[in-house]
Amino acid sequence: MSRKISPAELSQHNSPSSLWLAINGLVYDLTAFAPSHPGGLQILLQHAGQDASVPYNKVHSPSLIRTSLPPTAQIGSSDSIQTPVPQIFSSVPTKPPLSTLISPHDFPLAAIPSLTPKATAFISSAATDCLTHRANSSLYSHLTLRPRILINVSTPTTPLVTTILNCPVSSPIFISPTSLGKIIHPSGEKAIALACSNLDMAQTISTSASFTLSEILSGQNTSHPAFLQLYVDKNRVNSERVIEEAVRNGVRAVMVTVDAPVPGKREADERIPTAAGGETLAPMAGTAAAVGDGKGAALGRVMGGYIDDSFSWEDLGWVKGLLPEGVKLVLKGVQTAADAVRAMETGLVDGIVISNHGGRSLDTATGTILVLLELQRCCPGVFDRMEVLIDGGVRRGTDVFKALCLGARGVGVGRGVLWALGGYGREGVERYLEILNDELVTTMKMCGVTSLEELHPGLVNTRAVDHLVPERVGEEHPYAKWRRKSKL
Ligand code: FMN
Repeated sequence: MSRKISPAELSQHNSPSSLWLAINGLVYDLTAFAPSHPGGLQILLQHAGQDASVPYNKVHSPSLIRTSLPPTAQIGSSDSIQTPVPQIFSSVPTKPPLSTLISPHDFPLAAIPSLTPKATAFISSAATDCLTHRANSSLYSHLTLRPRILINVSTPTTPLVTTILNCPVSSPIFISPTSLGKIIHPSGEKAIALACSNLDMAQTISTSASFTLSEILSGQNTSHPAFLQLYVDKNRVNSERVIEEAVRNGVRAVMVTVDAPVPGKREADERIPTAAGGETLAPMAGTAAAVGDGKGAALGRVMGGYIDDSFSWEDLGWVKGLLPEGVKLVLKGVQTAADAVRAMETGLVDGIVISNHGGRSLDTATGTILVLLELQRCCPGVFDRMEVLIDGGVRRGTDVFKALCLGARGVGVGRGVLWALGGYGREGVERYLEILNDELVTTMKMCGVTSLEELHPGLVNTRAVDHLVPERVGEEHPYAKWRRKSKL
């Protein structure tokens, strides 16, 4: 039976040298853990010596704290503490019946009334001027299709069945990893998992998910292929623990994110400290004060303090060494042919995701479909040695089709899934994915193909963007010599 701790005693422990928090009826001593808290020390200090259940529950699952801390950190309970029901959604969301949504573009419009301004900014924001974010999707519209005619496309099969990273799936579309699902929907990543399981599609789960991997996967009896997205922790032991848990829960690949050694500057998210209804997300999810740097309140930055910016090529062997036979190693965030070749040459990497974090990391980085073309032009050999996946800006079945024709094995969707989740939970995610799959099948048949094996670059006209694609791997810039001279 744990010791009862009075509010008066709790309130004494409100500093870095003795930091206690009451969460959901239990009192924890976070003194040792606080300096490595992913969301930063400041945010814990704001609540030190108090009941932090409300801000905690807005972002984390109840079990996260129990599984992340050693049992000795739980030092007692308190009568005064009530377990609050998190309430972060607008009280009267007005949204159309799900069955009336027929376009992927309908989902953000339908979801926004149900979401807090903070959640909306979190999903929609991108780095600085959002140029890469917009280019990711607009570039697809410059590629035109070259349909072949008078082909019997009546074959009544399941034309999208394929494998991604050796996992059988019903569609080449997969779920890109996104963090903090609970601020978008109470069931967050668990709802996405159920949708993927029902549709037999692959889900990538973020290191910064709101729920533990076992809650997302084992707790729900899901049967779909799942991948872990890994942000490498400054404290490598934490990453080892995350990988171990992932392997225990049956993940089939670890995707190390390599396009965000530091968080991007997402100004729309930085500017919003509070959520709708006057309720503040600030205590747990960030305010300028929470970080104390005057830069704003973007969730990715507030929560990303643990990411190791010293992680480099030399460390890939360490990750690979933690993976049992059959669990693939993937780099997420490859943006040049030179790095695709380098990944291949390590001999450690099974796949890459061409990604720029949906334009959330480095603004004016190249739109991802151009990077796919760069790989086709400069290093086509990588497609035989590693699986090449892509995400960023995919909004329509035609976008998926184009990426597949140009050599992608799988195509990821990020924000689209979150809008669907925010508006309608599991059912919304399912409907959104079904619409995309359906559009893809229609596009295939319109172009005269009935299976993914038949797709090839000849079905897409890329002339409008070809001049934007580099000619050679690691091509020297014409001004390279001048730059070197100027350094003398
Ligand atoms: N990528 C990661 O590697 N790890 C993350 O935790 C992560 N969190 C994200 C959170 C949000 C709200 C969004 C929108 C994206 C996040 N991403 C993360 C990037 C996505 O995995 C993906 O690369 C991107 O969303 C694809 O672009 P799209 O949103 O245009 O489909």
